[in-house]
Amino acid sequence: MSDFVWGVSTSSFQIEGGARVDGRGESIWDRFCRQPGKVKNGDTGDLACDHYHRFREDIALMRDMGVGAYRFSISWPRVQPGGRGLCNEPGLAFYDRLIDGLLSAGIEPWICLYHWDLPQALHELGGWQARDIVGWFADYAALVGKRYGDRVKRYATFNEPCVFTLFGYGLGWHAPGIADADALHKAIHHVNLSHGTAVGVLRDLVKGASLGAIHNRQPCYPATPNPADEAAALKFANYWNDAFPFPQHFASYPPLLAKLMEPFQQPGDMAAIAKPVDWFGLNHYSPHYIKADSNLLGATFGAPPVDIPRTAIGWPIVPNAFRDTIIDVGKRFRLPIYVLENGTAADDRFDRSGTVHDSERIAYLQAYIKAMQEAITAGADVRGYFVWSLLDNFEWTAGYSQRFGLVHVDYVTQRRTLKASAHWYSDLVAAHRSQDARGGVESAALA
Ligand code: GCO
Repeated sequence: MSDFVWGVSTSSFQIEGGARVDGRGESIWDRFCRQPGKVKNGDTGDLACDHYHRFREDIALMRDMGVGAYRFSISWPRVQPGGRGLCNEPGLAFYDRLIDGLLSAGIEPWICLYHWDLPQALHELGGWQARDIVGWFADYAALVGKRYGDRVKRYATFNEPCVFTLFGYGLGWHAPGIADADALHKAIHHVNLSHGTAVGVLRDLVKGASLGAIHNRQPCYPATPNPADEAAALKFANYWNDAFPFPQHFASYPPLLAKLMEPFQQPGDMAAIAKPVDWFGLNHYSPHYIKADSNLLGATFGAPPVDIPRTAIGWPIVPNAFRDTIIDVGKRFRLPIYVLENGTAADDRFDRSGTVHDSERIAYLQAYIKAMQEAITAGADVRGYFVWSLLDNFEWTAGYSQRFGLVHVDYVTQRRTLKASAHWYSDLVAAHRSQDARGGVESAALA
């Protein structure tokens, strides 16, 4: 496993804070958080982990943990407050400082262009429902590629497009809070077109670019053997797992969506979407158990079987589903795979000695990394693994109530404390590094 990348992931809105400093524009999540009842405890991203001001400390934590790579996202409204036209120099300079700090700590920066914080100004022009966004996104990709391309080679276009389109435009649970079939299908198509276009832009602009998109894939099982739930699970899987990877890799929409997507397609679109990429970014947490519903998808989340253990956020722990998902991704898409998110929320507490003994998180990571190892043994070409997340952070509609970090954040003092899992992960990374130095022996630390 030499050259295998061990990393950690975060995203801009979830950690940066600094919402109103240095010319940052408003995002749809700033607006959504202010709508009563949308986010637990009325939490917002205004301060979050104050990473905007504390990024040097956060880089030092990663350096001390010995991780090889850091995946973060650029806040579009920080670098282009209105989403198009004028760019914001102080915002761009923040990411210069972050990137330079990472490089001097020996950590490879991985940029994700879009982790859900659309500039509000673009939403008001139609956002992902407007076909014009393909051009706006291409300009934004060019801005990022030109500015950082001398130092950053790894770019992902989108993080989990299925989640932000389904939850934001289909079910209304996430920003911008819309539940409408046409809105959903337009958003899906325009995100796909934006992906293909941005891949072309970055390929031209960044010498030696290594490009991909980050997809959440989880098996979608019927919650009961009832035929209605079976049909719902199939439909849901077409949206969740395939609505983006299929067009991006095979230039077609999955069977159950093909007709629904037709009205929004123009000649040449599918070829523009299916631009070759260098790797498949995979996020995986747990399988879904799906039941029939009267919503516009005809499907929603049902209850997982009672005998399956669950994490603090209620997600079933099924490492074999991770193994099978990786194997399936390898066979279908025939690309190197980077696991760019895996991890768990846990009920983390300090003990009297001031330590967070998050043994549940360690057990989860151990089991999932072992499952990944099994997939590799079965032939999957996995090149890297990134834990979600470096820090406890803003967990979307759950606000700050769910902690996913290897590092505990006290949201009052902003004090960072490495949890036991951070030490455990650091040891695992170090064990691999010394194995590699001895000649690439595989996997002892994973056994
Ligand atoms: C997602 C995002 C992350 C989440 C993480 C835990 O998957 O929703 O990529 O932003 O915080 O997955 O839910």
